[in-house]
This record gives sequence, C-alpha cells and structure tokens, in this order.
Amino acid sequence: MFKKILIANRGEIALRVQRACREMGIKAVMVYSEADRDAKYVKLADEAVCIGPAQSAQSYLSMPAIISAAEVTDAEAIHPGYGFLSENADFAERVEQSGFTFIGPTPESIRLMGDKVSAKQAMIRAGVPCVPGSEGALPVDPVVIKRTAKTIGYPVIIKAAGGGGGRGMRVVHTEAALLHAVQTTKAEAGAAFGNPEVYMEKFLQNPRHIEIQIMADTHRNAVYLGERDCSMQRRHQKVIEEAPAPGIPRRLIEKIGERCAAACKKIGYRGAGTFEFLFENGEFYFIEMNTRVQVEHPVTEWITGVDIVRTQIAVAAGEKLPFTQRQVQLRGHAIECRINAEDAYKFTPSPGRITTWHMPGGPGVRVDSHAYTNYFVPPNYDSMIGKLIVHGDTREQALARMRTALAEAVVEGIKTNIPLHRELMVDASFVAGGTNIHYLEEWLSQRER
Ligand code: MV4
Repeated sequence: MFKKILIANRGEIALRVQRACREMGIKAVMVYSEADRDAKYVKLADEAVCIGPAQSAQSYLSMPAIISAAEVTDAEAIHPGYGFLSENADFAERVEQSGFTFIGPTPESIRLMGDKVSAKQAMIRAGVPCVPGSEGALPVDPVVIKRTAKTIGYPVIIKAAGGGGGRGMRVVHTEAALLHAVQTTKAEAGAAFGNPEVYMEKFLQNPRHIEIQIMADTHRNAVYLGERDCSMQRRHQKVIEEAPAPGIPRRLIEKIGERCAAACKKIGYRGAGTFEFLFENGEFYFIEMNTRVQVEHPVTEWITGVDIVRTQIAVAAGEKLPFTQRQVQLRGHAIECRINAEDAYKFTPSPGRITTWHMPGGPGVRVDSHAYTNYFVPPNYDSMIGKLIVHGDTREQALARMRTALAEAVVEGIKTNIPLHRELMVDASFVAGGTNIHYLEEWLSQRER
C-alpha cells in the first residue's frame, strides 16, 4: 500500500480523501491555493504545499505546480478528486510519466470517455444501450445530415464530441432549423473544446437521469454498486441525489448494471466510474461516462456499505476488489442534499465568513463538509460547501430524517440553499418520487408567481 498520497483538490472532497488516507494509515499531502491557506482541512493534513494564487488556472489546474508538489514531498500517488484535473487525460499521463500513480483510470480510458463520440461507440460495441443517433460524428454532407435526422425522427439533439455535462448541445425540432444548428454547434465546439466534431441523437423529452456506479480493479474484476437518481437538477447542477432510484424495478437495474460491469471489463477500465443514463418509458439510454469519483458517491456508499474512496486507493495500489458482485447487497435508502453558498431562490453566489455553522447529527445522518464556524468561503470556486446525507430503512424514513436534519441545520453569515431543500423535502411530487430532469426548474419557475 502507498505510504503517502497527494490530494490534488480542495474543499469537502479533499477532506473526504484525507479521511480515507488517515483510516488506511497513509500520509496525506494537501496542496492549496492562497485562498485556501487558512482552511482547517489544510492544517489537518500531514503536509501541505502552496501551489499558487486563488485563481484555479494557476493553482488547482496547474499540472507543473501539482507534480512539483508531489516530487518535493515524496508522495507516491495523486488523488484528483472531482472537477479540476480529475478527467484530464494529459494530467493522468504526466502524473504516470513522472513516476507517480494516478488514482483513477488509465489516460487511455479517460481519453476514450472524454470524447463523447468514441465513448458512445465503445459502449455500443460493449452492448450498453445508447440513445438512437448518428453512427459516430456527423459528416459534412448536408444531405446525409438531413437523412440522419429524418431516420432518427424529430426532435433531435446535436451534441459536441468534446462537450458533456450539458455543455455544447442544441435541440432541433424541424428540418428547416437543422443545418444552421449543426453549423453553430460545430463552431461553438471548435472554440470551446478545440474539437468541432458533433453527433446527433433522438431528443428525449422527459427522461430521468439515472447513473450506475461501477468499481473495477486491475485483475479483470468489475462490479456495479447500484444506481443513483440525479434528476433533481438546475442548469446541469445536481441539487438532490438519491439511491436507489424510486420506482425502477430491480431486475432492470441488475440488467443494466451487468452491462456496465461487462463494458468495464471489455475496455480494461480500472477504478471508480459512473455510467450516465437517461431513463424514459422503462428503458435506459447511455449518454456519457464519468471517469472520476462523483460528488454524490456517499448515497451509494451508504446503501452498499462500500467505501468508494478507500476502494479507489486500494485498486490504484494494485489490490483486488475486496468484494464480489454477489456480496454487494443494497440496504435501505439514502438521500443527499448539496449545501451551496448561494441565495436559495435567486442562486446568486454568497461567499464570505460563516459566523455560525451548526450541523445536525443522530442516527442515519452524515455531513461531508470542510466548513466550520468562522470558515471563510472564498469567492473563487464552486459554491458547494458541503453535503448533508441521510439514510433510512425506507425512502419515507430517509425523507423524515432529512427533514429533521435540515430543521436542525443552522448556517449564518452567508446565504445557503438550505431553505430550498426544506421546501423540496415536503413537495408532494418529490415525496412521491420519480420526478424527471425538468421538474426542479419547472417547480422554481412556478414558485415565483
Ligand atoms: C440529452 C437529453 C435528451 N435527449 N440527450 C444534458 C447533460 C448531458 N450529460 C446530456 N444532457 C442531456 N442529453 C438526449 N438524447 C437531455 C439532456 C439534459 C439533461 C440530462 C441529464 C440531466 C439533466 C439534464 C437537463 C437538461 C438536458
């Protein structure tokens, strides 16, 4: 096992990885920007290295700064967390070329999945069901583009190969609007991602966003850890996640989960990964794969009993997965509310000094956060400052525990979205379960009037 790991991230996930290291008897090196210098999780680390100014581009996104920090501290491996460099194949490659272990998949896997056209082709070959669409990237011939759309049937969606997570896409309802939409999306994709390639899919109007968590080792083992429902989102930012997904028959999850695990074996995937699906009319359609640990991993940890971050570290060190598919049994229901430093209804960021941070506890309550009373939320990064996760034997019990936990939570000095969560936990449709990806935005727009 590693003796020392460098954590190339900040905030709650940096603390989460640090906790896994401590539990495993591994020394944790924290890198930090000038904006994070005084944070407690930095002081808590075995060693800490300043890697630059507050701007991410010059600190958490600086490959030379991070690799130098690993060299001077003699770390053996680098955990990238989520965001920042976590899905950057060039970074993974430079980490390994510098003699460190990248705690994640190979650069080849990251590259394969980072290009949404090659990811989809790999999944089709591996037997994972995908949204009907173009075979690979769209050609230049307008006749072929129009024929492809006609075959798929309108509405269609044009997506950038280099996009993902909601960036670089355009819905097209009529043939009259098609060619212009393709041209515009190509131009934007070229400018934003350095890759003008686009592809076409049938546009699904009211799907749910269901994702499958997988873990794979370097000994040809891959298992799925159930699913998460991440449909409660606004502008491609998830707000609430839960596991299992309400109302989806177990046999459907098992079928798609087995396909995902088989695909991992086929492409030689290692580490943690997430297959994103749209779910509509009882069918799963693959859209993208994330090659990192995700924000919402705790809901899966709770219903499976698997420590995902610990397992990431173990498989990166060459260990076999410590569980088989049969040993993964789901228990109860977990819900996560993301706590953001923002106005609960206007969504404007609210950085600044937290004067009171009082978090709930008790049975079935977990708080993953680096925040505390007197912590200063810097204005330079994502507004998420923590996650409140609950578990119950049933979804009803989990909901009751979340309501109680949210009632106990007190954050003063900055605005947070806790009031929004309190309202959503008693909303009839959310309580009923199974709302689609548009529900939260529709709910918010009706709330105004
Ligand atoms: C789609 C879609 C409908 N049909 N693809 C948005 C994020 C990116 N991961 C894929 N996205 C979508 N792809 C087809 N063929 C609708 C979305 C989408 C969405 C997906 C998941 C969660 C929230 C979303 C919000 C708007 C649109």
